[in-house]
Amino acid sequence: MNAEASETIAAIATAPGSGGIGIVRVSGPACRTIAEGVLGHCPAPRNAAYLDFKASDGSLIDRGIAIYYAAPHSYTGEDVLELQAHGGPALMQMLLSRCLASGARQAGPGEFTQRAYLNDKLDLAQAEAVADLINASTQEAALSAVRSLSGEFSSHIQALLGKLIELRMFVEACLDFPEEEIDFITQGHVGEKLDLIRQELTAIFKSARQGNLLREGIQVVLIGQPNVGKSSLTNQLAGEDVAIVTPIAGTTRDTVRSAIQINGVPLHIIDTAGLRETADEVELQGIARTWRALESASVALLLVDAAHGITGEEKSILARLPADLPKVWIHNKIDLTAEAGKIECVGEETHIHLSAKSGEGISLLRDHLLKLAGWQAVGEGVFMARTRHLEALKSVDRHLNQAVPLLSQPELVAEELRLAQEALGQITGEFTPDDLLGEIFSRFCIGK
Ligand SMILES: Nc1nc2c(ncn2[C@@H]2O[C@H](COP(=O)(O)OP(=O)(O)OP(=O)(O)O)[C@@H](O)[C@H]2O)c(=O)[nH]1
Ligand SMILES: [Mg+2]
Repeated sequence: MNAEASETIAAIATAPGSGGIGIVRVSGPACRTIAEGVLGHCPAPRNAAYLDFKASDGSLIDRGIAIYYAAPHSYTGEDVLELQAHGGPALMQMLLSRCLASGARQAGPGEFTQRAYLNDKLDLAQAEAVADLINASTQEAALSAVRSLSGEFSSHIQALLGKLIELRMFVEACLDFPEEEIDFITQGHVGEKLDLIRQELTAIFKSARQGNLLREGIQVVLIGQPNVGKSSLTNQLAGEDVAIVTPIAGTTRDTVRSAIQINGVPLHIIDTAGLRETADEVELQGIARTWRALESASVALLLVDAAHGITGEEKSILARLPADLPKVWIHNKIDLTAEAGKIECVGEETHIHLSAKSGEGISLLRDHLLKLAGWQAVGEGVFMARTRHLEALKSVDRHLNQAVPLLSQPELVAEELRLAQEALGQITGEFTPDDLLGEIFSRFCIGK
């Protein structure tokens, strides 16, 4: 047992604020002693015991349910004590303080899950899924996080890792027989096996990419001249009046953010101040914020009034946008021009004609945003994945790709396979540097 694990940690596991029930969770070797102090005795493992929770002077803090889990049959793999009391913030604090005074120390963010990981209760991808499940903003995101937590993503990675190791062992064995190396490689169908592994990798990447989209969502920034209807379109997409709409040009002065979802994909919609020449100090600052919002955008919607179409003003706005930022032209107010809602692709450009007021054509925009995000219909197999997982999968693919033209040099193939294995192992935590672990768990909430 290392020094940290010999310490007993405690934290309020339920969300801050008032609730019907609040839980203080304790993990580590002092659980039994703490239970004896607070409850009078340690309850039988995995039994809900209705008991008095007592202060050090014997006075009553609350009466509630205590559950004791004996190591290794607990979330963390250590002795764990859960005290379920009434969920008031003052009461929770008293109960926590009682545990801290009896030999526990305050747990850091994610420390319970980190211990579960260190005790092999979860691998790293599963541990990350715990935080992603808690933070999921849509049902689809939550479902895919549960899938990763239950080990679906990890088992795909493990299966691939197994095949990679098998191939690597074969190639390395060939190195012992230098005369026959090439023959071995051909007879062992190394090229074909490499191909099969790459196909499997592509399928995993697709699923993981969808899961990552559910986690991260996309940022959609609405820009255009004043009065073209950016705030009206924001409200239409959000389904509520999040931004002020008036016929006065220059109404929006600040960026207005709202979170929506389409088919479970979170979309962060950012309404901005209309772009125009102005001497108004407040408006100038708003316009500067518009340009800043564009720096982190995934998509820019360029709004124009359908009555006059794209003018020189819009062309100069377009010229200032980052070249690689996906853009969609929105011709708004078609209720005034009596056009029908439509989507048109002209060369590289997409034009959507709609009315933010009547809602006509909005579904075309929604569908197109999903397409731009890279969303495909949700299959059963989508699992939650983080950007670091996608990067690791890309790195595996790069090394396998590099191995393909090297089949006549087995030692180089072996090296690429070794690097691919290392990159893949980072996902589940087999080859993960300590500082990365610290970074991952520090982003958890306290008590998990
Ligand atoms: N008929 C019609 N009017 C619209 C439509 N969209 C917006 N408007 C009107 O156009 C005016 C300006 O709308 P806003 O949504 O405030 O425009 P904006 O682009 O946010 O303007 P700024 O915040 O000043 O940059 C308001 O009077 C809206 O009611 C539309 O689709 N049809
Ligand atoms: Mg506005």
